[in-house]
Amino acid sequence: MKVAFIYSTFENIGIECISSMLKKEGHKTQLFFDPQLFDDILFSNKLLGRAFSYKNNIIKQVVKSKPDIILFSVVSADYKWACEYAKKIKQQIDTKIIFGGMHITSVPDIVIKHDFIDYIVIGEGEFAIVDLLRSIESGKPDYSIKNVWFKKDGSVIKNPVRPLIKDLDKLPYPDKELYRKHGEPFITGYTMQAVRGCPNRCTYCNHDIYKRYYSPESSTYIRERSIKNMIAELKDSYDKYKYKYIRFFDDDFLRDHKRLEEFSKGYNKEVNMPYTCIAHPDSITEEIIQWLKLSNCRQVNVGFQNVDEKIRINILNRKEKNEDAIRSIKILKKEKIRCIVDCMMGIPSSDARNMEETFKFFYNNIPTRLFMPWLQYFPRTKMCNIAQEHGIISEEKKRQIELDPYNKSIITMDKTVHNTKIMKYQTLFVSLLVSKKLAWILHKTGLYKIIPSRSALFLNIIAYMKAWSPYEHEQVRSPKRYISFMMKKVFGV
Ligand code: B12
Ligand code: SF4
Repeated sequence: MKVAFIYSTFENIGIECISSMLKKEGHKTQLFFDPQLFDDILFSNKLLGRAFSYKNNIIKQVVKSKPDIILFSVVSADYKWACEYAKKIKQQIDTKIIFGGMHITSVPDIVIKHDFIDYIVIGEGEFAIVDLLRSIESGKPDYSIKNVWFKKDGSVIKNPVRPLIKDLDKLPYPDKELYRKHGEPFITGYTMQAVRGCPNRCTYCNHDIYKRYYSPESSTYIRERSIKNMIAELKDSYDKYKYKYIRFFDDDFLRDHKRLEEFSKGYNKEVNMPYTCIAHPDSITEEIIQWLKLSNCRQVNVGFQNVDEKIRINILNRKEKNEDAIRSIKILKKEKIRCIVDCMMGIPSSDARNMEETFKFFYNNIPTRLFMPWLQYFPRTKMCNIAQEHGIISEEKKRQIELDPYNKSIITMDKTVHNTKIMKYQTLFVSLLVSKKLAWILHKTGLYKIIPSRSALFLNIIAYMKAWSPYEHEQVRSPKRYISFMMKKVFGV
């Protein structure tokens, strides 16, 4: 069958995994890619967004190509966008539309209600989609396919999930052909996720939702591709694509130190391209530095989320210590490995005092880059209940988050004076990355409280340029890429 994926902005390994399974089954797959230049969750401008929107062109192309099946992979950030596309396409052609991905797994009962969606897939999708397409192609629908929710005679058939895939080595390599046609950074950068699952249950994260479907014991929840299998894919793909660096998207690439040693030795011999990864502060120790150096690691993204241990334990359910965070920054910087830190603002019970502590903490331990995003409530995560207990969101807001998670009024929820006061610290944190002296002056004089947001944007640009690197996923926002897509939109080149 002719299968179309529609996706925006980023490379999506989930789509690549599904595509390679479908190709193996003899289906033809294609990706319709929307660069969403000025209209995504991080950067949106109404006028520019409309002027350089690819939406109508893509819808026209999809309608013209008349696929048998259209697949949407949906995280909460993309939900509204995906629904808009699906609705418009369904009005023009009669094709089956299937939604899958993290957001669908979180709120399947809400998503299935849309009449422009024919089926939804929850949890891991590889085998479910193969079974579903076989059933559709045969013309004899099998309503018992695990992981799939069907609509029949006005009611919904909700099938349970099948067990998680045990041996990831048996899966075909993700289909990288899909994205290469869409330019940088999908050509020079290679992405991989080698381990599925995480042993932790942070209250704001979607692993907690997955663990409600699947056995939470880490022995079955965490699955690792063998190092041999990873290296074989990387070598094979290098021969084909000559990529320049790799991004590992495992939730904690440095968790298993024995595995890291085995990886480093093999990787050093066979691949040795620069790479970036994500890790937990408590996984980063002096002993592993030799393996990071040997394997050509250039950047580690570390999530601290808050500098107050009580908030981390009681609100976020994170167990690491501040000394883990300090050590990670210190040793990565000493070894000249970029250390990118995430720390959230707006966490229930985080107040101006907590922001002062955060400033002091990072003043003494400046990472290469510091991201301070406002906490986002993902539907049905424990964090929604915690926020409700703290009086931050109501039952009604919780419901709204399930229906429309990226509604602006929800993201900037309850912008009380209290929150506005906290937001002001953002300027201070950015200035820290520009110059420690500047941050000190802004803090001492209190000037950071009156700096207009435009100047904060200016500081952000300087901080960004100061620590620029070719290895970051923000590459999708490189001026070169924007110009190329804008030209294509205006002149068709
Ligand atoms: C790599 C990654 C990124 C990358 C790439 C994102 C991307 N779109 O793929 C970058 C850095 C760009 C990114 C950005 C963001 N991310 Co992110 N990211 C991840 C991470 C670590 C791995 C994703 C991955 O590659 N998984 C591997 C594949 C194989 O798994 P999968 O995508 O889930 O796909 C499987 C199933 O879901 C299913 N499936 C998926 N799609 C479909 C479609 C169909 C039709 C079917 C049948 C099945 C199916 O089958 C797949 C194979 O089994 C996850 C955490 C995690 N462990 O999954 C967070 C995660 C997806 N990110 C998250 C968030 C919040 C974000 C941001 C909003 C952060 C921000 N504020 O900017 C943005 C959103 C950008 C966007 N539009 O995607 C959340 C999403 C929560 C939610 N409810 O939506 C996650 C789950 C982490 C968390 N905290 O819980 N992210
Ligand atoms: S440690 Fe990271 S990936 Fe694991 S549950 Fe917590 S936030 Fe999610």
